[in-house]
Amino acid sequence: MNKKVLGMLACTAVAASMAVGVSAEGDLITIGYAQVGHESDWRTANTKNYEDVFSEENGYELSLIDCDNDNAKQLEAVRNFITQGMDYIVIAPIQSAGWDTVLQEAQDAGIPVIIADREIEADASMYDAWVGTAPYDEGVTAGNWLAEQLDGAEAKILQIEGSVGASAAIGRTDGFAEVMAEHSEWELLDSQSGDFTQDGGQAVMESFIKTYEGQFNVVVCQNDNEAYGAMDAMDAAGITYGVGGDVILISYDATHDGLQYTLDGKINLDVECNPIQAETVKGVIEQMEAGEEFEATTLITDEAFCAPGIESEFATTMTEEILAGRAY
Ligand code: GYE
Repeated sequence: MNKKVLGMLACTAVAASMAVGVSAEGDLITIGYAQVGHESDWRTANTKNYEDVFSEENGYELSLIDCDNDNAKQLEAVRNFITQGMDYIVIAPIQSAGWDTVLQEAQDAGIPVIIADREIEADASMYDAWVGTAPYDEGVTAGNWLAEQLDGAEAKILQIEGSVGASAAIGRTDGFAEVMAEHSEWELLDSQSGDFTQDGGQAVMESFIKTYEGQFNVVVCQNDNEAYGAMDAMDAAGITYGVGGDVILISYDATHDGLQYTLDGKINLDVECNPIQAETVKGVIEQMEAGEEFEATTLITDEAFCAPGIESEFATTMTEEILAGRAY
């Protein structure tokens, strides 16, 4: 696997540390987490997970900054973490581009950086570790499932993308497009950003309905909150979706409510993206603290879930038991 040890500067600090979770002086280990925002249920679950795991009881002092989906605010949050001399900086990047300068600043200050959740367009030498999910693979899963279900039938597709410039949106779009390219019987009528929010999903769906009413049979929403907004818009227009409906509804995230809708047959397929990542990040930090080799890249694996009555090679059919056993 791809393993690393921290560079000289950070290693000196590591040598001085005594026990996992507590530094030489018995102080808490300080973590600055530049969080994307609070745009979705996924994000709320991810924030709660960090707060639970990086607790004082566990030896950490977490400064979590909600960057409100504002790229400039996020860069400023990271710069403040550097000025404050945080022991570690964790970034869930709003945008995939534009990180080189601030990462260089963190490196110059000798503060290890972990990129979490999403990906960035920077050389891997610019940060220390990455923990996240694979949106491209999620997009491919959605496409493969659709191909299996349609079995050669025509698809007129509308897609509501996530936030522009976010790797989670770029990956899902590209992965789905890869499968779409293999199907000349599919047509992407339109694809617009709903910014990963319910309001955004509803607004985009309302405008899609104005332009394409009666012309589409598949709606792909790049997260559950957008799907809720799209459902409201379709309900208002009297368009049926889900199992037995006129429109196949695909969503991503597989949050609790998303899977409830899947169990209810309103969402046909919900491709999971697991927000429970803090324990893995903590594991990497513990290895760094101990001066051990650590995983430079850790992929959090996902599955996909489809509505009762649907059998698939690519997704698990939802049951009450699955929903009851979910961690978020
Ligand atoms: O799908 C969406 C959230 O980065 C994977 O961000 C994450 C995405 C998630 O707002 O709901």
